[in-house]
Amino acid sequence: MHYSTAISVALLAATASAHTIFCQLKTDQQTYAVSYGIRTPSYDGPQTDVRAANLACNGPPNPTTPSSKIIEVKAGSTVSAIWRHTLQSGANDVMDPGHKGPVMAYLKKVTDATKDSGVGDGWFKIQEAGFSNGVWGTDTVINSGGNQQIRIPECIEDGQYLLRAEMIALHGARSTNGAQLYMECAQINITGGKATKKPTTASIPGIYKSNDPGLLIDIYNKPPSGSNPYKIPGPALFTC
Ligand SMILES: *[C@@H]1O[C@H](CO)[C@@H](O)[C@H](O)[C@H]1NC(C)=O
Ligand SMILES: [Cu+2]
Repeated sequence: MHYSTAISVALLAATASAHTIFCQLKTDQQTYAVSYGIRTPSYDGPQTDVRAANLACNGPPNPTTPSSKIIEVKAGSTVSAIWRHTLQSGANDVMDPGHKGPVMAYLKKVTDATKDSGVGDGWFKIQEAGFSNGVWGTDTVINSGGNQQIRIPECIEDGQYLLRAEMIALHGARSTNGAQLYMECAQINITGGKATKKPTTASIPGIYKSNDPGLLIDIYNKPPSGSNPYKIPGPALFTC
């Protein structure tokens, strides 16, 4: 396909304006301010290299701002990771609806949530939504005003954790590294956990490969279907 330079630039601009940020956390106690306890970036662009260290908690080319805050979260409660197009956007501006793909959340136990980079082992997946009945995980988040509902397992240990919320947009995923991965890490302190089960953990980067069937996929010409279901990337979901 051949596009004039002007049209390519226009398409690029339209795409760039359509990204998203996990910028705010809502617990069963309260809704925190934008960027409170979350390392939010100054630019809303994606990560596209699944081998990059910045796949853990975002980072250059989207520089993130550290936070000294830690948010109290109860084991067994449900929190909302709130997504917005920019740090200033409202609930009607979550992400361009043309961005379709899976939504996931991961936890990593850390010694100091304000300092741990998140890079490396320790991660386990606690929530995922792929494609079912014609609805993508991203559709559900957009249609709920940017709320990604995440239940914190009741069986894990208390302590400080990084909560990594992620949305993946597959509109360009027919070519390698064309999937757009959006993620930020919230700094939380979990209390009330029963500590009855130890999750199997994985490394970020390391959880994804660029040719995973859920990341290298042509969702327009070969959309997932009943006989060819969408395969959510990453490790198996941890459950109590
Ligand atoms: C985490 O919660 C426990 C239990 O309430 C508390 O003792 C501890 O100081 C908290 N840690 C941080 C870093 O907030
Ligand atoms: Cu985008």
